[in-house]
Formats: sequence, structure tokens, C-alpha cells
Amino acid sequence: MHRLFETNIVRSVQELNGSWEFAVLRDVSPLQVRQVSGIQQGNGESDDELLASFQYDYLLTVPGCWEMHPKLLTYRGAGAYRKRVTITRQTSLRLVFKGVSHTAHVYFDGQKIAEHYNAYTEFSTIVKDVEPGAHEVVVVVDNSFSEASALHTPNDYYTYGGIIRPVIIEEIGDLFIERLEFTPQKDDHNYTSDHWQGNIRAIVRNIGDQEQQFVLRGEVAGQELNLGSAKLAVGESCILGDLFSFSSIKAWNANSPQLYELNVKLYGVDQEKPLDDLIERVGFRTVTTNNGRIQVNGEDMVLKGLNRHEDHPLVGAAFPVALLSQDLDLLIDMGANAVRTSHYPNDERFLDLCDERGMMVWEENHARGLSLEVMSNPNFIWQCEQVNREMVEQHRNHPAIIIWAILNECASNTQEGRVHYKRQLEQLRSLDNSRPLTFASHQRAQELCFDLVDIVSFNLYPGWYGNEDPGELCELARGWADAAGGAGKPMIMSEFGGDGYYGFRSPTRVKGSEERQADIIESNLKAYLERDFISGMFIWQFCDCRVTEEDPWPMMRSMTQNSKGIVDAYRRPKLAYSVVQQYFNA
Ligand code: ADA
Repeated sequence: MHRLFETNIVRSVQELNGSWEFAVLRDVSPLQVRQVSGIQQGNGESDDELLASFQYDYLLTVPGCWEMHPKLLTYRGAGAYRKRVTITRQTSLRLVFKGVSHTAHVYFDGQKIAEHYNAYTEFSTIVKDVEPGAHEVVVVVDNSFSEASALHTPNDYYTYGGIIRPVIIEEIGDLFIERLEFTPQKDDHNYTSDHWQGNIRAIVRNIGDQEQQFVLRGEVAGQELNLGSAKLAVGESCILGDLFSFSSIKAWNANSPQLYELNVKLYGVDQEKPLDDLIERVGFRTVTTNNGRIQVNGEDMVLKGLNRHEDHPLVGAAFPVALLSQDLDLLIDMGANAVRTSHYPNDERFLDLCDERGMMVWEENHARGLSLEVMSNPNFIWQCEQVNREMVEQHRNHPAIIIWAILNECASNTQEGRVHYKRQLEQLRSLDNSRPLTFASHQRAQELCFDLVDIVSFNLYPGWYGNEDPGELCELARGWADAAGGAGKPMIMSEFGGDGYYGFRSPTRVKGSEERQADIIESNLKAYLERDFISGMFIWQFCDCRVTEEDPWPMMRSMTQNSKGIVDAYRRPKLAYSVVQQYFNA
């Protein structure tokens, strides 16, 4: 199940999940091969010899992380996944990979057809005019750390190896709808009326050998939409769409998360039968920042949230829907109305669940604690630009996402770092200007980038890394923000918390005990909930998570895990759980 709703009725879509053969490539890393040889392999080049040398000794589940296999518990390096697919008629195929960690090189019948960097965004590739019969898909996956990877670095979370999210294979014709974009608008600002606008854009591609003419028709909430017609030259794509008005709309909000299907069909000229289709699920809501507060549908909100790493000892980062849903159930049970996808774009099905249950989402790009030196890595700029673009293009239709963010705790205290923050925030605004932007800062009075964002956000750990009083510290933080270009902007406490080792109880309430963790959470929540200038808070963190074993993490994190979860890695509640319930439900 790659989404929580049907994405196509006309187009044939199959999941390529299940058992794949797997070969460990201890000595071959495609990234290294490419760097060492200096050969940039392009589409269509054959790597027969390399592919033929692989020994497929394992059967692994896709989606899955190879670290779940008893022989690969800590394997860091390259591996090859192989799957045979049978096609029953001549067709073009579109292969969609929802997440491969970290780097993927994809081969179809021995020909290289795609490569992609970053575990947390999807990519797709097209193979034209495939003959009926059996074919072979090989995905060479690499989760090693090197200069080539600026964003996956040894860090305070684990980055696994494998095809961690679903794989889809679609049969497409010469013309197909690549993507749909939906942006709700409320031009009358009258949120009691059921009139809304929706800006709808469809991206259509012609992969055939001839010019193609087509018509696009859609439907939302029972209303038919004429999206226009176009003539598309060979190899071209185009965008069709308009701003549509809707009546009798129920808005999406956290208490009543009304969703609608946006169903778009593509027809040949004068044809009755659609050639292709694409379905998205959308909601009507606006997000604004006025008067130092955050509004959803014009109403001031206080975000009561937790930071969540997509990590679980049973599955690594490759979550089945049941576990995604369990996480959401726990968040809701704690009284949270928001979740932050620290520190990377999340599984789309988690976002689908958030849409359904009214859980507001701060989604951020992939970066945690990158120093100026890492930000100067020549790969940093394109790797960030790519993840930003893919995150917004792929997730923009989720009404649950109300904030985009970048670069958690990076060098925003330097002029060189500021250049990156500015460039990336401008990029995000150009992709989607319907949501406020922020980043989580730990730079205190040294912060230089608050003038660039809509919301100022602080990661401070009063009671854990220091013994400050949370109330006094957040007032100081408001002052730092005001002095640094953040005056008048809403403020979020984006991280706070402390370690609590599951089962470690201590009458002295020593640091690390569940008691002390509960005390820290309580003093922070109390301070933030009673201050009007705070528009949101995200506890660090939802669940304990594994950290990478490379230095310096084992020395910094007992049991190589970040133990600041309110539930442990297996989702067992700690003492702080009921404290969160008490404050979030008050
Ligand atoms: C940082 C960081 C988190 C985590 C946390 C901690 O603020 O953003 O990823 O490392 O600190 O546990 O110290």
C-alpha cells in the first residue's frame, strides 16, 4: 500500500514490494567507483561486467532496511537489490521509488536508467517501449558516509541502508500526468462562508515520438473542472490549470480534517475514454502569520507537538502503515496537535495519516547540525536544492503540512552560513508561498537569519544541557529574536527535553532517570503554555532513536541511542508521558 487512497483508476499501477534478492557489495561502492574512475555514467550505458559479478546471497523485504537482517545488523556500504518483473503487453514503464537510503543507481535489463541521492524523497524514471516478457530491475544502494554525501553524515540518528519505502511500477502511454498541484485560497477571508478557491495545476509530459494533443478534465467535491487543452511537442512537458471557485466546501482543520479527492483525467481530442489519470487528496485551509501568531483558517493556533524520528527497532526507517498509525495514535493520545518531521521529509503515508486525523505537520528538509565546514562541501548546495524541491513537489498537497523548514541547527550564526539559509528559503518561497517558513536555531543571541523567516524557532534545553529556568530562558530568547530581525514574528520552542532511560527510576530524580525527565518536560511545558508570545512547542522527542556508531556518537549517547523519547524505542510510555497528556490536554 503506497498511499492511503487510490492514486489511479485508469493507469495501471503495481507495487514491486515483497521479496527481492540482495547482494552485499563490500568492495564496490558505486559512489566511490564513480569518483575514483571519474566517469559520470549516463542513461543507457551498460555496466554488464559489474552487474554480473554480484552474488545474490540474501532475500530481503522491500520496503525494508538491511540492518534488520541478522547478518547485516551494522552493515554500512553498498548492496544490490534484484527483482524480476513480467510485463504482459508492450508499454512504457514508470518506476517510482518512494525512498532509497542513501544513494540509488537503478538498472533495467542491465541499462542504467536512474540515480538518486537522499533517502527521504522519491524519484522516478521511465523506460520506453518495453517488450512483453520477463525483465530485471537492479537497484544498487549505498549507505556509506563520504565526501560525496553532505546531508547523510554520522549523526544523532541512524541512517539505514536499503529500499526503505515502497516501489511502484506504472504502465504509461505517450502522454501522462506527472504531477498535480493544489493550493487552497480564501480570497474573501471569511472563514464562516463555505466558498473557497483552489489553484490547480497539472504537469503533463509527452514521452512519445509524435506531437500530441490532449484535453484535461478534473473533479473536486462533485464539481467538474475544465483544466484546458494543449498540443505537446515530442519530449516536452507543460502545465495546465487555473484558479477555481468552489461552494459548499468544508474546510480542513485539526478538529475536523475534511479531505476531498482531486481527480484529473487526460483525454485525446474528441475521445470519451480517458488515456491517463491521477488522483490526489486535498484539503481547503490557509496558514498565515499575523500579529505575532500563527493562524489556520484565520484562527490563532498554539502548536502542541513532538519531534519525531522515523525509527523503530523492528523496522528501522521502513515503517508499515500499522506502525505509522500507532505513532499517530500515541501522539493523539498525548494530546498533541502537531508533529515535526525532524530532520527529513517523512514517509508519505505518515503524512496521509496526518491529513486524515488532523495532525498539523512541520516538515523540514534533510539536515541536522551541519557545521560550516560541511556546508562548504561542494555537494551541499545541489543536494539541499534537490531535497527542497522534491519535498515541496511531492508533499505540497498535504493540508496537514502547515510549515516548511530547513537546516536544523546549522551555521546560521555566520555570514557564510546565512548565504545558504537565504538561498534555500528563497527557493522554498518560489516553490510554494502558501506556507510560513522557519528553521530551528540553537545559536541564541548569535543568530543571524531570523529576518529571513516567518516564524522564529529555538532549540534550547533548559534543565538538561544547562540549568536555566525555562520561563526566563524563553523570555531571553524572545529578546534575542526581536533584536535579530524576528520582532513581531511568531515564536516556537522547537526542541526541549532531556534523557530518560526507560525503566531507570531514581528517588533522587537524578539526570537520566524517568523522574527527572518528567520534571524537565513539566517545567518546560508549563513555562511555554503560560506565555502568550509562544505559538508552539515541540518536545524533543517522541521516541528514543538509534544513533550512528561512528564517532563521536557512542561517547555522547549512552547505549548508542538518543534517549530523550517520551516513549522508548518500542513505544513504551515513560513517566513523562502522562505529564505531556496533562499539559497538552489542559
Ligand atoms: C539538537 C538536535 C537534535 C538532537 C538534540 C539532542 O537540538 O536538533 O537532533 O540531537 O539536540 O538530543 O541533544
